[in-house]
Amino acid sequence: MDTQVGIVGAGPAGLLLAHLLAGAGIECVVLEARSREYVEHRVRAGVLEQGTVDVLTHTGVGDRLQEEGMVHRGLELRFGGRGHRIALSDLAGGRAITVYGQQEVVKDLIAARLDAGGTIEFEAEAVAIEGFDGERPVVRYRAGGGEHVLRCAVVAGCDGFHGVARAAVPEGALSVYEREYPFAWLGILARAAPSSDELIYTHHDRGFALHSMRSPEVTRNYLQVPPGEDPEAWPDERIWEELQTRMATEDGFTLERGEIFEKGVAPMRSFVAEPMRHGRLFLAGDAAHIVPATGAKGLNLAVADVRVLARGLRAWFERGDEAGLDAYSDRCLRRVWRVQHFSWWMTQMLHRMTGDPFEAKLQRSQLEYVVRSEAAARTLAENYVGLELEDV
Ligand code: RFL
Ligand code: PHB
Repeated sequence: MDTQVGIVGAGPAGLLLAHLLAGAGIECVVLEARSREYVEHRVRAGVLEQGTVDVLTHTGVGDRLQEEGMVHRGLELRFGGRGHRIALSDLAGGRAITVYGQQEVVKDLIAARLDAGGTIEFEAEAVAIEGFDGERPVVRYRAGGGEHVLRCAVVAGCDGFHGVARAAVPEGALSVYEREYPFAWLGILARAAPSSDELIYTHHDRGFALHSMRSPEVTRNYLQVPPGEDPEAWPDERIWEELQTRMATEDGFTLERGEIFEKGVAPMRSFVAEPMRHGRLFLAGDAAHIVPATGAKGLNLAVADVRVLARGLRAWFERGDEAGLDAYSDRCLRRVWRVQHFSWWMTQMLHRMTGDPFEAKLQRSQLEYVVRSEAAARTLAENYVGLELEDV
């Protein structure tokens, strides 16, 4: 099979890239290791930045998002038994976030691509990417019991943290920056009405807790747990008790409970592999970088990458102008590092870190400053709703 752009991975990065390229009249093929059913039901992120919502809407895949997404203009920081609202939109020039499940974005993008006659090969696992230092890179993949070859002008490695694209780059050509945190998140989905109109990020001596939502009937909650924790160690009752304990307030907050229908543990890490371009291979999204989920940025960063990449590819295919592709890595990495800092900052402010009392005092002081100082709250707000590409 031959195409212009071979895209490995049908997560948000690969699917949005395919959609943007199709809009520019550029041919592509998406290879996805898993089934359509699997990728459409993989529960992950939920917070979309204003810029993410805008690109989906302006390119015609935002109808359901506009109808079902929940626009939030603030969030709550809770500590010491009290809640403090951060007025995101007032502090960040009217911008807001939208709560809409990542798997819904994925469903919308898959439907749009297939309806337009595009090619997404599901259960097609890339096993090798070769020749990207020359002009005819190839992706070797397994599908339907056989081995196949996709020849293309350019390969986009959008295959997530555990994919093959980053691994195909010779080790000496990558600089890796990494931090693992001494905790993970236990995340649940429950059939329970949200107990608040806005997200609640809670700092507590027993650890971090987050109250989020997906719809007026479904909540998404997270608890800080030890790394590698077995979800089976957390029967439903224990989860609700722990969430209630950490989120309790002086004025008697009670968390609505309901049937838990999804439960999983996600590690927390910061990771960047530089550069993001290697000849004709471009890394995008989680394949190139991971942020801890406290800043709600992973998906948004994947979207920002492929916007830059799609623009560069368009100039190159249409006019042979390679400047955009040459600038791809540096442009993306400027935003990646801003977001890395913000995600690390939120993480270390809100979690129980080492248990060191000095550290705990510093955290408390920082939280109090963020909710009292407009300058500090604005810093949180403008990063949380997402900086414009040009601002970074
Ligand atoms: P993905 O979504 O991992 O997609 C990669 C795709 O590549 C496929 N693949 C392969 N396909 C073919 N051949 C191979 N050899 C392949 N190897 C892998 C995989 O099956 C998959 O379909 O990466 P992408 O597109 O870069 O998107 C990144 C986001 O998924 C990720 O950053 C976010 O989910 C992170 N994240 C959050 N981001 C936000 O912006 N806001 C949030 O609120 C937020 N919350 C979260 C999160 C991630 C979480 N977990 C589970 C890690 C909450 C959690 C709990
Ligand atoms: C979510 O709703 O899944 C969510 C919200 C905020 C985060 C991370 C995840 O920081």
